[in-house]
Amino acid sequence: MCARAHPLTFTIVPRVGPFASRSRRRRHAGRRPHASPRASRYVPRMSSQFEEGTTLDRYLLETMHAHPEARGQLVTLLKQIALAGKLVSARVNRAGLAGMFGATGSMNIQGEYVQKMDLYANETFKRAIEHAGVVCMMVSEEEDAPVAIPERFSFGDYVFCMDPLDGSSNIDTNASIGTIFTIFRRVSEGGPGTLADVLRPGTDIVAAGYIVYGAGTVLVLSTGVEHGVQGFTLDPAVGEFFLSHHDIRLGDSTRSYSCNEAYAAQWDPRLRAWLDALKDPKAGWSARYIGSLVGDVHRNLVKGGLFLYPPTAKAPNGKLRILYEAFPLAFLVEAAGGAATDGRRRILELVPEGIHARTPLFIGNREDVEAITRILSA
Ligand code: FBP
Repeated sequence: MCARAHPLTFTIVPRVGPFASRSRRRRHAGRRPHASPRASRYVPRMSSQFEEGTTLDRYLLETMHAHPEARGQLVTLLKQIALAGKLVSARVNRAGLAGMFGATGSMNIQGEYVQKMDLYANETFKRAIEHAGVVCMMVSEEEDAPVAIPERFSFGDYVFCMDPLDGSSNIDTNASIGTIFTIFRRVSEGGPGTLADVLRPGTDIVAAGYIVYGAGTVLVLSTGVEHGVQGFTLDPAVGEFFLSHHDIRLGDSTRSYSCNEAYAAQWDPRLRAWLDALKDPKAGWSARYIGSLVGDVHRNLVKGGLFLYPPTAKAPNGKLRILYEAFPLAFLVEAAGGAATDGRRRILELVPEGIHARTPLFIGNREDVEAITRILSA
């Protein structure tokens, strides 16, 4: 269940992966490995590069080398994400000193007051990515409409969707917060991206991850079930991410749940009954809730756990956004052997109706998510 220390060697090389060219993908269309979570896996293993471990850059290059037709755009995009993550991490660490606590006074399309750190993170990721020639469009929780790439920059093959700073309500309390991201390969033919490049099923995702700014800064990433889920810890003294959580795997079930139980009175009574049964001392469950999705899901990925955010009177379609919260975390959790549903359907099979569409979310160890889904689908 937890991340293993890692002497690394090469194993299976898949034929089709996220780095593969458009023609190779067309030839293999419909047989994408992450369609079935138990597909063949290719987790690059190499001897530890430095005493500190293997750098993110080395890991990405090794993974890319398994795809001779790759053009390097995805690696460049992931490196730019890591760069922006380092900048935001540094600013979060000294937010209290840099006057970065509190709100800007404006409200975003979600109806939330924009925090100063939300704005900083949003601008930092956009600036780090827009010039690199690897994306044709971006989507951000903080932006009403898709973010166009300025004409002076060239358009790339990918689309980047982000929650620049998740857990905004925790910024001033020094609790874990984070950036969550989804990467699609474009389907539109060239030039600026279109809504067709993002309003599509999560099974089209080529890479996803998050950066949690907590006691340490950890970037957790997957480029598909065949590559597993890897965690990289930032060494602020060196300014490098090093592989610290190799091939994160979830066990089939857990004994820990995370939810805002203050809303339980608004939930489906069958769900309330299910949760009440967990409180039987003989059941041996405990509860953990940080109130920032990235912090709660990171803990659950590392230690096992079930996170749930059911529909409420205030949020009948759920609170969490599909494109840059539910999709990326479902992609990671499935690649780690877990599951994610909206109570009835697999999250990755949803097709968002809009860039800020929301969904209920039940995510974590597979057997527990399946148990809730069976109850709510009955
Ligand atoms: P943002 O902070 O990005 O808007 O995310 C929403 C969020 O803060 C999640 O991180 C968290 O899981 C949830 O809302 C907490 O909601 P609540 O306060 O209703 O428990």
